[in-house]
Amino acid sequence: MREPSRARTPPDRAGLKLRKPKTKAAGLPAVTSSAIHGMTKMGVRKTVKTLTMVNQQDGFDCPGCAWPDPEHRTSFEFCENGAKAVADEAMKAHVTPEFFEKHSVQSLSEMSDYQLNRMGRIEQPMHLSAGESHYRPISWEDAFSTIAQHLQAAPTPDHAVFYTSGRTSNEAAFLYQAFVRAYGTNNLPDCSNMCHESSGKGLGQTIGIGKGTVTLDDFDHADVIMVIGQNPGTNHPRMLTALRDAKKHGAKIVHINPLPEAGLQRFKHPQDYMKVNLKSTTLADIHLPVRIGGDAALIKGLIKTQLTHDAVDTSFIDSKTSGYQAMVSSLEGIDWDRIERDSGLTRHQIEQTGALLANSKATIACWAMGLTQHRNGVAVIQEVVNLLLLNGHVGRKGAGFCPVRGHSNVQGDRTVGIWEAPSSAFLERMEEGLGYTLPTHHGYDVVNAIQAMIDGKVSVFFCLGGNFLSATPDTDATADGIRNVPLTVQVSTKLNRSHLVTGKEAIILPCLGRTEHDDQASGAQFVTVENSMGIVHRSTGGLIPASPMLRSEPWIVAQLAQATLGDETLPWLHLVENYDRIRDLMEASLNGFDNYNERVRQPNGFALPNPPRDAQEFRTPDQRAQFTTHDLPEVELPPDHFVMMTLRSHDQYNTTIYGLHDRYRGIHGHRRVVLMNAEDMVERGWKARQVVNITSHFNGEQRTSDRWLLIPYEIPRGNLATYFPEANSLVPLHSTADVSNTPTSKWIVCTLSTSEAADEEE
Ligand SMILES: Nc1nc2c(c(=O)[nH]1)N[C@H]1C(S)=C(S)[C@@H](COP(=O)(O)OP(=O)(O)OC[C@H]3O[C@@H](n4cnc5c(=O)[nH]c(N)nc54)[C@H](O)[C@@H]3O)O[C@H]1N2
Ligand SMILES: Nc1nc2c(c(=O)[nH]1)N[C@H]1C(S)=C(S)[C@@H](COP(=O)(O)OP(=O)(O)OC[C@H]3O[C@@H](n4cnc5c(=O)[nH]c(N)nc54)[C@H](O)[C@@H]3O)O[C@H]1N2
Ligand SMILES: [Mo]
Repeated sequence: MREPSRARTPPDRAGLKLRKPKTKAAGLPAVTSSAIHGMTKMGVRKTVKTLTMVNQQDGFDCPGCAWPDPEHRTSFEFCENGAKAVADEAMKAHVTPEFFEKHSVQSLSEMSDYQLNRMGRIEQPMHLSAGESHYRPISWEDAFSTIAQHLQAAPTPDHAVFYTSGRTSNEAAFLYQAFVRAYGTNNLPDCSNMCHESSGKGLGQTIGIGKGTVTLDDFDHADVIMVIGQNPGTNHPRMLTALRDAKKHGAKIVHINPLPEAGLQRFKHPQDYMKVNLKSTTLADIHLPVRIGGDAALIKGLIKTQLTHDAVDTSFIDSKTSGYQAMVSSLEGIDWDRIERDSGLTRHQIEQTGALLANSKATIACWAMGLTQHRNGVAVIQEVVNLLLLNGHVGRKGAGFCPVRGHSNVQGDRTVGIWEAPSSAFLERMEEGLGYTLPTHHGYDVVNAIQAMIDGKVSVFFCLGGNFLSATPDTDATADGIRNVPLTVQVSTKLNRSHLVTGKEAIILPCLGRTEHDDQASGAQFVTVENSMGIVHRSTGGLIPASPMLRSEPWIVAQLAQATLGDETLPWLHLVENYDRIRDLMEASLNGFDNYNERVRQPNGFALPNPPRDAQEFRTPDQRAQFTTHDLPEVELPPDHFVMMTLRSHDQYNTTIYGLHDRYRGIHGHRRVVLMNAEDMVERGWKARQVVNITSHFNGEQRTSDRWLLIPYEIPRGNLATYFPEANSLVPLHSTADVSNTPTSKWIVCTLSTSEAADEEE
């Protein structure tokens, strides 16, 4: 019998097809791919209706990513992958109570993640009683009273854990944290703990705000744009348009990534294609194929080059920063040999980029998971801060920091209170608005929540969205933890593995998605979200809900709060009748939300205050931006050990697998693959499609995953890449970043072995 917790893909080696990796992103294949996805899942009429509502002022915010919308929008303001995300939510197929009657939990766990997702939208609340093999329907009322009873019976409020994934709207998230804190805990882990937590911590400590400091307009005024540890062609395709336009305005683009990644080589805008403009744009002027984890060394090298060029803004440094001398002195002990060895780049390559930066009057640094999911995730982001502060590239037109967020409202969720470690200033302000006392002791983040479950300290685990089991590290350990919990609850749109590996008792609460109409007692509602650049705006669903039994996330939270606490703290049911009432309460409880209901109704929403961007003000203890010093991380490995990163393919949204094609990388029909440097393969006598077992090593512990197929790929020697979430069982639970505690999903030390047996079985 198969282990139900593991993400599955068909093991068939014959399915794997390798093609030459693409250098160019988007263009016709992207347009047809979105159309095919839409039509097959939604039908033609719904496809056209839906796609023309994406990212429009009166439409809904694309659930695909957090990249902002331009002020002047075209009627197709979406990308291939946004279209897939929308089609996936609006698909016709349904998971009905009859479906659950037919399939036991055990038989569902035999399906791959790809198959589970294809089953469609969940229609009704479902309940898995202790010891039962099948989910059965449950009424909304009974579901809430069951959950409330468990919450009331928990030994302390800290025995309950409330997870959030980043699609949740501001209104739902705000109400949820108000409930969780009224209940008495700060146990509010979220997907951000596995994502940009390192950016939040890194920037918060140095520039006084844990967010980026650029707007879309800055891209048109930049001289140099660095894209570090990010694959926008797949994960933020609309960013390529901004990069293309920046190039038209003269910007140079530096791409820092172990892989070449298609979009940055050549890019053709799908809409340009429609206008039959066949020219494509080469985006990256320089590609630095850094070794995995070698960015800290590279950036220290770049800082050295800036000092050599005297590209230093002394008046900015003197008036606005601290720690400059200490940072500069710390570089003296780091020689070029070490920099070249650790980064895997030559001094010449680094100096070439250094010259570009030294001449830049405005530099933007963008980054994503290639920096954050490392042991030194916080430190390496602070090295990026050092690099840009040298020449005052913050709070100036065309310059600044741009952590590119993933989930479409992950930034907003944190702004409105999804935060396991809230500051006292934040809580005091929140108390003013809510009018009751909030718990001050910090709660569990994702990794600590898993450990608490393993230790038997969790009685109720409630998830507002997401797929906790598959998204988290150490799948088997996480599964063991979850099975210890008396009650687990998932608020979801689609089936995923978190519905199959559950607590002793489990409930699924099916909710409306972004695309759908949300009617409450006072009439049609909209919700609000915050994009990666701090712009808060409306999102209004337009489609008829997939089932009349679905409820909105704010409604679910309000009912849960009412059932658990009654209305002594807040009039939950009154608030949810009209989301303007929730927004009024947000205005009273959060900084920067003045006249919220009015301002969010402006066509393009409004920008939250951002002191570094707005006024070069840094709200750190000494009111200055901080240069920081960090030792280089140890990146040398024992012989025959590799470092592995786990990536997204072009055909998935996190743990949702749309298909088996990673088109830009030329990998088709198979996801259980290991990308490896061809010379490393030849050295060992291994050929393409060789079956290998992967063992990860951490603090003397070993984790093994069997039967992966090797693929030769343009990746630095000693480095490997596999897909998330298939490889998550290899990510050690406690291998996390310093300070942010983010799992090191891009730094997994591994060995590979081949076995005749595995070969024959294939
Ligand atoms: N279509 C689609 N869009 C998405 C998502 C999705 O799954 N599908 N997910 C969303 C979410 S939640 C997020 S957080 C973002 C993720 O967006 P990305 O961060 O772009 O996603 P990853 O696939 O994790 O890719 C990380 C990139 O970092 C590089 N990298 C890995 N290690 C290193 C390193 O040590 N140094 C450097 N310089 N580079 C490195 C990899 O080669 C890869 O190109 O995308 C969001 N958008
Ligand atoms: N190894 C490895 N692990 C990683 C990463 C990595 O790069 N490598 N990346 C990490 C990152 S960056 C992130 S953000 C996390 C993602 O972690 P999560 O956010 O927990 O995971 P998702 O796969 O985005 O969640 C998908 C599920 O959300 C539900 N859903 C979709 N839309 C809605 C909605 O509107 N409402 C509700 N209630 N539910 C909805 C559906 O049921 C779907 O199955 O994974 C992390 N894990
Ligand atoms: Mo993310």
